[in-house]
Amino acid sequence: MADKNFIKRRYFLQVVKNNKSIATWKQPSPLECIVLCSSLVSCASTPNKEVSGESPYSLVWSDEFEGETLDSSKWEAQVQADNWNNELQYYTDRGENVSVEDGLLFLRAREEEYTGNQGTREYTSAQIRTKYLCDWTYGQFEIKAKLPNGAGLWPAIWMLPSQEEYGSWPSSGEIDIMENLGDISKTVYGTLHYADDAANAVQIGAEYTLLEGKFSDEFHIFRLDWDPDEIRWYVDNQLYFTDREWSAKEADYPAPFDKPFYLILNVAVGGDWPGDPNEETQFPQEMIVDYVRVSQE
Ligand SMILES: [Ca+2]
Repeated sequence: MADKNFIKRRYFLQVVKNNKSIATWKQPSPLECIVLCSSLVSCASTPNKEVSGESPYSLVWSDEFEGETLDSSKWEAQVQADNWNNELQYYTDRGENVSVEDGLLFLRAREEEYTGNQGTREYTSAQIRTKYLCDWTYGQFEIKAKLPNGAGLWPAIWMLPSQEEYGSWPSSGEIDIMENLGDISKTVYGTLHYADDAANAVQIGAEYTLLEGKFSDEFHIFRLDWDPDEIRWYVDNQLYFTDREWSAKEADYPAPFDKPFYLILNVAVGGDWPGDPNEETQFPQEMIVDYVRVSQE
C-alpha cells in the first residue's frame, strides 16, 4: 500500500505541475484531450449541466454521523506514519484527530509533535476507510463536506480496490472522488488511475473551480456516479468530468472498474504535491463531513 500510494502521488504531481494538461509521461489520445479540455472550459466559465429527472439510484449505505463516536462497523481510523509522498503527518485514531459530534465527522490536522511505533512526526491528522467493512461495485457516492484551508493541507475522498484482482497499483485501479490543495482552496480535482495494455500507469482527470469563495467557506457535495461503462464527477450536482475510456492489462473493458472498491477519507499534511505548511497556515485544520451516502441502481 505504501509503495502504491507513493507512486500514485508522484504521477499526480507531474500532472498538476504541468497545469491542467494530461500527464506528460503519457501522450493523451485525441479523445482524452477532448474530454478533459471541454470539461475544464465548462467548469471555468459556463454553467455546468444540471442533473434532472428521477435518479435511478436508491440508498444502500450511509453514515450521517449522528452518533458520538466514529462508527466502527463502518469505518476504521488508521494509525500510521507511512511516509508515502514525504507527507508530514502521523495518522491517529485519537479524539483530537477524528471525532463525531453534532451530526458531523471531523478529520482534524494538528501541529504537534507525536511519537508512535512508526516514529515521530511534527503533525497529526486522520485517515478513515471502509476497507474490510464495506465496499461497492458501481453506484453513486455522495459526500457533503467542508474542506480545510491553508498551504500544506491535502484533503482527499477516494477509493481503492478491495482485492487487487488485476494486479498491483495501478492495474486494479483507483478512483479519486475529490482532492484539494489547501492553498488553492477554490479548486478540487477528480481523477481516475489505471494501467494501459502495456501496464503503463495512466491517469485522467479534471478540476472544478468555484467562481466565488473557497471550499473551506461552506459545505459542498462531492459526488461520483460509477456505472459499468461510464464514471462521472460532480460538485454540487454539477457534472464536470465524464470518463468512459479506461483500460486494463490482460483484461477486457470495463476492467479494472468492475470490482468492489472501498472508501477513504483523509487530510494529509505536506508532501510532494501540496508542499509543506508555511507561516500562514493555521492549525488545527479540519475536513468536516456532514454525510457519506452510497446509492445503487
Ligand atoms: Ca450529518
